[in-house]
Formats: sequence, C-alpha cells, structure tokens
Amino acid sequence: PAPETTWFTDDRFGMFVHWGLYSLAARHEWVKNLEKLTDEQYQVYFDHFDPDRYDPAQWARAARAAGMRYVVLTTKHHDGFCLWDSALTEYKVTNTPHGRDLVGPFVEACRAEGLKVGLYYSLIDWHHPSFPVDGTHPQRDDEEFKAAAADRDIREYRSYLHGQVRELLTSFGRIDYLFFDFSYAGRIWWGGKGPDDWDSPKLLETVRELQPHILVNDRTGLPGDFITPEQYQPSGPMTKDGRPVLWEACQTLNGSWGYDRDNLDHKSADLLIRMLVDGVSKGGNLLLNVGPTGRGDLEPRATAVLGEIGRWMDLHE
Ligand code: FUL
Repeated sequence: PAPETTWFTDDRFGMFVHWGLYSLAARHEWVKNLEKLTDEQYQVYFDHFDPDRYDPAQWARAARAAGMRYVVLTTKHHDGFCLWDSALTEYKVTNTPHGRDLVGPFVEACRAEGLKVGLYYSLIDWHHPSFPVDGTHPQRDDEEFKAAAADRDIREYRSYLHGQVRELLTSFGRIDYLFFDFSYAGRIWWGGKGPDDWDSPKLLETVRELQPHILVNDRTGLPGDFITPEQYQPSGPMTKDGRPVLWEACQTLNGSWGYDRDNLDHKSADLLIRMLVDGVSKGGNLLLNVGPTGRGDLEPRATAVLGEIGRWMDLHE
C-alpha cells in the first residue's frame, strides 16, 4: 500500500483548526513564546480549560458547507498541551476541568460528515521536561532556567514524541493526513531542532507502518508526500528537481492561527476565494485555518466568512 493522494488532489480545500490552551489567552498561539511566559504563568489556562461549547459536529458542518473536504486538528501545539488522553504525559485535557478526550469526538464528527481526518502534531515542545531549551523556547533568555535545564536529554523527549505519534495513529482508527511541525522549507528555524533530533527517518517509518495510506507533510525536515507553503501563495505550480510536487498552502483568516480576539485584520471572503482559485489553478490545495475560542466555538467572523465561501461554492459546484 502507498500513500493515497487521489482524495487530496480531488478535494483541494480543507480546514485547519488551531485550538488549545492558547485559545483562552486569545492573543496568538505563540503567546507563551512571544511573552516569554513561564510554566507557572501559563498554568492558568490549563486550570481553566473547560470548553463547554465544544461541538465538533458544528465545526464539521461548517467545513462541509464551505466546500471543505478535510479537517486538520492541532492535537498538540508547541506549548505541549495534549488534546487527547495520552498515557505518556499528565499535561493533557483529561487533567483539566474539562476532563474528557477531544480528539476521538473530533474524528467521529468528521467521519459522520464525510470528511477526511487530519491530525497536526508539534515536534517541538515548550513544556516537556526533557526538551532541550533552544531558540524557540519561551525561556530562551532566562539564564537561570537554562542552567537548570542544561542536562536535558533529547533522547528522552524523542522517545516521548515517537510514543505519542504511535498513540495518535493507533487510538482513533483511520487517519488520512498528518501535519508535523516544525522544520519547513528545508530549514531549521531559530536555532531550533531538526530531523536528527527527532529521528525523522524512524518517525516516518513508524507512521507508514501504522497507517500505510496516510499523507505526511514535509515538516519533519525530510521530504514528505506534500509541501506546505505557509501564509503565501506560490507564484506557479510547485516543483522539486524540476518535477511537479503535491503542495498545500496553509493560510490564516487574520494572520494568527490561534484565536486572536482583538486582531481585526480579517481577510474577506472575496480574497479567500481568489486564493483558493489561484492555488487550484497552480495544482495546489488550500488549508484554511480557524481558531476556535477557549469555549470551543467558531467565532462569528469565521462562520460568516465560511458561509460566504459556501454560497460561492453552491453557485459554482
Ligand atoms: C507554524 C507554527 O509555528 C504556527 O504556530 C502554525 O502552527 C503554523 C501552521 O505552523 O510553523
């Protein structure tokens, strides 16, 4: 069995969902890094995480009505918080006031709506006690913290991340798509980590063994099944060594991936439709992001623009 690409190039349009503790802060998913928050300062979001309005069926319906055919959820973003009941950490949703797994219901809701299922998993982790402090870490300038963390062993973190990916690919049935983050465009960012740190060859081998049909992106630092231009539209069909490659542009509604309440710089439906058409004309997909609120709602500005895109789809399908 080989990676299944037909649905991906037929479907073309997916929904990205960035959702986690940072959604409560409501000012960018990198808030812990940008404001150099300590674990203690960030803990308040964990202690209050209780998305009482979580209804993944509503997300799935909104995606489908907008013409999207797959949805990709952040199961763990850079802050390290896990949206499923991982056996490998206590830093997970089941230990928050919410107390219940979020990933299983998400997968079921997508399936019920006939959507393909994608998971996002961050390879960097600003919470794990064995993750060596690097240029991406919130405590990158805290000399005392760094001295105390000097003997962190990447091998321990590596086995954790491999174990978590195994959990994700064995606990929720078929998964169609996996978005690892982050070493993209062939680069290691901000003195961060790369394929050697994560043992990306082994990681990809495990993924292919567990879900042979799955599509994996290129952000393990090794080539994957598709490439992932972020927040830009390529100027033409994308190629590697002169050959066409599968690609998918991921784009935000307002420049932030996580819910960013006071950021008013929203793209119009008109612009988003043009971006979709532009990408498809160049042989690419569009993965359009929404950042639900801390309570789990799609915010009105997102539902409005998705609704408009859906009306355009109805006219042109
Ligand atoms: C980036 C991340 O750092 C952003 O927070 C977001 O998840 C985007 C899709 O990928 O590399």
